[in-house]
Amino acid sequence: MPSTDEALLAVALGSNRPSAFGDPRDTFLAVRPVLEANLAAWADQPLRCRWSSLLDTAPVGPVEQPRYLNAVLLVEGITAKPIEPLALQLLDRLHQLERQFGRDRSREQRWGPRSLDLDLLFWGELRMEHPRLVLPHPRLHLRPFVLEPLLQAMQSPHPPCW
Ligand code: A4P
Ligand code: MG
Repeated sequence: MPSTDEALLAVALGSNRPSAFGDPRDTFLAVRPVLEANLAAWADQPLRCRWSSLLDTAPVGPVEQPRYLNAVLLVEGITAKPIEPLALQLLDRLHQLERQFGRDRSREQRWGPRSLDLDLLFWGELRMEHPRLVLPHPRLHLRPFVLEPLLQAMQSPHPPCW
């Protein structure tokens, strides 16, 4: 359980096209340690990571696209106070990781296929409406492909076998 001066943070992951690391499952396997290391570097401290399982989900949005793999990562142990500039720094790191895994937003349609999508769902009680980052994620409550793995990660103290 997080202590009172720790704020829980959550990242949603989605993929439905191959990356340089392989199919979406290979992409998830490859990104998992890289994302954990990136978060620890951003927070400048060791963190506790709780993952959901990988969920195979029907696409929401344009129908002519492959099914997705989705997961959620819950991060405990961040002692920094949730503030806007730090959240923006994390968003930059997430975008950089997406690019590293082959994402090219300039060639995508909205809600269309992507090799890796990393969305910041929430960070403690932080509420912000910056042009580049809205927290909590404005569509979090509408997305079964986010809610299901989020609840799973919250309920399970054990790391999943992927
Ligand atoms: N942005 C603002 N707030 C945030 C935030 N909290 N986290 C800005 C991340 N980014 C945030 O996002 C567009 C812009 O939103 C970014 O430049 C960022 O500055 P994006 O990830 O490039 O675009 P997107 O993912 O197409 O948009 P969005 O609104 O995040 O949509 P969703 O909800 O992620 O939908 N179907 C299934 N089954 N599984 C999926 O994962 N994903 C989508 C994308 C559609 N259908 C899906 C899935
Ligand atoms: Mg997104």
